[in-house]
Amino acid sequence: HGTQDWYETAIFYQIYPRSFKDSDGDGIGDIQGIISKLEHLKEIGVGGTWLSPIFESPMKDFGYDISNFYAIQKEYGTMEDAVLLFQKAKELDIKIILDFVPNHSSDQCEWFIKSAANDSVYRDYYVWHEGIVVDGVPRPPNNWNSVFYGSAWTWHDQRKAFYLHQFDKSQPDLNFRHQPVVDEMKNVLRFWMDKGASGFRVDAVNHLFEVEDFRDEPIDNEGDPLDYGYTKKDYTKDLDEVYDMIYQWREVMDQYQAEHGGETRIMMSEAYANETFTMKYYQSPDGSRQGSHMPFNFVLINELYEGSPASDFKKVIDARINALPSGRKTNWVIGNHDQARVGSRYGPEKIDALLTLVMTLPGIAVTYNGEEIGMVDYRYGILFNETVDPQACNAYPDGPVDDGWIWKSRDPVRTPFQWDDSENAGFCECGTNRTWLPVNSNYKKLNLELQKSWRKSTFNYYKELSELRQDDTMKEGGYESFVVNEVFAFTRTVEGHDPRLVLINLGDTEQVIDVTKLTHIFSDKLRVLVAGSETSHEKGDILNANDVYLRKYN
Ligand code: TEU
Repeated sequence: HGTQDWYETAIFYQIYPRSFKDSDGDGIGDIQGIISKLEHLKEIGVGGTWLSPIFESPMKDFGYDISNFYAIQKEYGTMEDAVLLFQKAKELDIKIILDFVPNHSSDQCEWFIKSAANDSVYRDYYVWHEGIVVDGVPRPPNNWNSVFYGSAWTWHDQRKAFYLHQFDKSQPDLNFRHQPVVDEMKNVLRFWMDKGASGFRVDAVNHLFEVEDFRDEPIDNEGDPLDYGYTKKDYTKDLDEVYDMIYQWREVMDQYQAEHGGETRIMMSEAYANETFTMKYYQSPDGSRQGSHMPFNFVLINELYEGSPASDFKKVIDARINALPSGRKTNWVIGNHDQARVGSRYGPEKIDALLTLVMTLPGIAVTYNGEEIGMVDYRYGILFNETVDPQACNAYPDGPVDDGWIWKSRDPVRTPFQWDDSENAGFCECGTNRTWLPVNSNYKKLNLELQKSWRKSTFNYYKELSELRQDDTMKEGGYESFVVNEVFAFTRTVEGHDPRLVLINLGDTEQVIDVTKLTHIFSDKLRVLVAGSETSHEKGDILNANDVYLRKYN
């Protein structure tokens, strides 16, 4: 062993900085707060941490609208704080990955302000169009819709033109067909590697390019008007130029690596894309150019659901593993700041089953902060008129027509981390300040401190899984899967080490499985890990038994 690079077997932990830990009592998490909690990350075996954006921003999309790519948001701290975080994390052998948001800037970014003013340097930094004049009134040039609802075009009075925005109108799209923009964003990468970043999560990267002739999107009669409207995204998403840009960024990073040495700096690219498109991020078709180290694999979020039969788990997971370019790794992820938490999607009793998948399937594990204690969405604790997420506000500009808005808002997924049962769940000592989003009212019963004291807690189970990952079988072992009734089962095996079998009951009834009949690799060395909603064994028990009973427990 030892042939794998650090990231290929790591646990990556996503921190949503606004909600992780507030050190100064303003109700907003910050960098010093993260520093004060690095020991928590160490305790659960985290190898790399990716931070949602910490850069200067008017916070219309909570940091995904950057006004200065080279500066730290003041309410999060200073550049010195950021550098200190890199150093402190390094001492604990935890790498810090920053969020790189190339598709757009804030409309308050100096580049955009100058572009709107037709400044000679910045005029082409964004995608502008005079529109089509109908009855003397300029209309958007085509039917393109924004991911955050409504037209993707907004009129700018000063420039007398429309600008393109794939997301909120406060997030104008940068023009990647303009070389100075390409150069500028490469500078951003070098700048943060110089500061000590170990890599980047690349945001919304499949939206980077749109067709040059601005042709209309095809109509999608089945489309949800509250998603992309009634149009597809054939001409505004997943274009070939996207992958070329990824390969260019990889070159920048590899060159930096060659000049500065040190451990591999990695790129994790975020694209909600199908399997074929996702694979293109790894490398060029002829393998001559390298791309993303970890094109996000979202199948546990997008293709499997509460109620998916065990056979679907096998089909979807096997397909993704088999699709990988040879020698490359994929990640398993069940949550992030955009998606309902796993306990809210699959039901709280399935949290341990999904955590088990993330931590024992071959490859990289990704954990969204709070998942390790089984935090759930604060869905009904936030009212529509309190919702701050632009995705929900834009979807219902005139107020909600039904309960649907609850699922459009990402606020319930982003509530403060529940550290203990003190005021504000230990997230902050806010005094008269309020936390930026309310703390989930369940925090007295669901918090890290309490779970540490309770052997069967999600947290202690997570720690066991994390330790289990350390063994060579889990790090390097091959994978073979089976389905028995509602049990999804797989082996992890490698020469010279004890084989493992993971059994996950996805059904609601007792299952009795004769392990000897399940796998030809059965031997008295076989160790069995049992998880799932219904098990007679305490979750996470590692057994050396012939028969494994999975049944209801109370
Ligand atoms: O999200 C990309 C993206 O496609 C999202 O629209 C996602 O599908 C949606 O939020 C699901 O509800 C990234 C960031 O993760 C997100 O927080 C940002 O709002 C978005 O880019 C714009 O930067």
